[in-house]
Amino acid sequence: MFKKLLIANRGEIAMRVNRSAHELGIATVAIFSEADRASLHVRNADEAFCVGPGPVARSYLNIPNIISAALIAGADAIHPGYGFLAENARFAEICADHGLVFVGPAPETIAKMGDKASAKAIMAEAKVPTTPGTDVLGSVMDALAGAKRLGYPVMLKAAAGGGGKGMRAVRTPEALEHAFATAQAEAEANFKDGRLYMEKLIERPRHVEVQIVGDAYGNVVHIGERDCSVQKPSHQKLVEEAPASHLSDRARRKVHEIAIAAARTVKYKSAGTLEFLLSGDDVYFMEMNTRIQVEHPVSEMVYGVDLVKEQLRVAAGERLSLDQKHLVPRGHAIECRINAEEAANNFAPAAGTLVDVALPGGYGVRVDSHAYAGLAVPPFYDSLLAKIVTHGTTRLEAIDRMSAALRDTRIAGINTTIDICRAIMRDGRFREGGVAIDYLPNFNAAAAPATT
Ligand code: MV4
Repeated sequence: MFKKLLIANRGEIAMRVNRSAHELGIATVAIFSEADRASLHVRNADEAFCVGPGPVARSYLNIPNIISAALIAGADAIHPGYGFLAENARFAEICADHGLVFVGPAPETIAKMGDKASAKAIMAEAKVPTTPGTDVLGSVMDALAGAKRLGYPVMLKAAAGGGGKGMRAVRTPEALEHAFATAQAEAEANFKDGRLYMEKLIERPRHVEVQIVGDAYGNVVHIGERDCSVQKPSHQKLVEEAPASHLSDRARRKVHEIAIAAARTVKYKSAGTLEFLLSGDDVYFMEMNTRIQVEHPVSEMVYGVDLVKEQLRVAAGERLSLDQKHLVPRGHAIECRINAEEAANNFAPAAGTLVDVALPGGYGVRVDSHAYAGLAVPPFYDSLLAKIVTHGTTRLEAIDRMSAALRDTRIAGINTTIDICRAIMRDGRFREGGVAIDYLPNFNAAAAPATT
């Protein structure tokens, strides 16, 4: 096992990784920007290095400074967390060039899955069901022909993409030319790569993803699925759960089997997630994320597995300690993301200082957070302040436990998503379960019942 791990991240996920490393007896090295000197993730690590000023390009994305910190500290591995350098194939390669183990899959796997068109082609080749679609489109003419073959409505997507950038739904041939131009410009602006491809539009799908872990010896297990359909118009997730509700046994088994087959296809080594669109019992591969994800705790709560520990073990060359027949889900878990955002103003980021912080606790409640009273939230980073995760014997018990936990949660000094999460927990449609991706964009918090 590693002796010393550098954690190339900040906030709650840096603290999360730090805990599992300490549990395994690994010493930890934090990095921080000048804006994060007072951050809790710095205090909990055994050592810490400043890697540059607040803006991410100069600190958390500053590869020379991060590698230097790892070498000076004598670390033998780097955990990237999520975001920042977590899915940067070049960074994974540079780690290896300096004798540092990158805690994640091989650089080639990151690169192949990072290009969404290439990921889809690889999965289609392996008979993983994908959304009917086209190759990369050379022109609007190509797009018109593709749409005619697929039948409207269709969706234009950025090949380099992900996250919904450069994506446009197109319902008529008349709308295609304009959509093509704007999607291409958006893809070019975001990824310096304007290549587009097209898919048949799946109407009101659910976002269901499967957690998998693989080792270097060809063992792969799934840790069940999560439903992440409750997303903001910006495609950021707000509420996630495991298992997915209102899924037939057939569809559940199918999505697990497909995820295992997909992971085997790319000889996947590390923790990863396969994202699918579900429409009834139909399953379509969407993307593979080659990192530990924000919402991984709901799977941990239901399966009793520490995914970061597994990730560290397989990165150190150990065999998977899990086998599929012993991975049995128990009960239900819900996660609410508490972001520094103004929900009523299209989730605009909120800045300021936390003047009061009370986080919940008790039976079946897990809180992953770096927030404390007095913390100045810097303007440079993701707005996530806390993840509140509840477990229950049933889905409704987990939801009611979340409602009670959110009543105990107070963050003053800054706008947060606490109130909208409370309203969702009270909403009849959410409580029924099985909501699709149009749920949150159409949600009216004011219309939800006042209290429970
Ligand atoms: C789709 C789709 C419908 N049909 N593809 C959004 C983000 C990107 N990674 C894929 N996305 C979608 N792709 C086809 N062919 C609908 C979405 C989509 C979506 C997917 C998951 C979660 C939330 C979403 C919100 C809007 C659109």
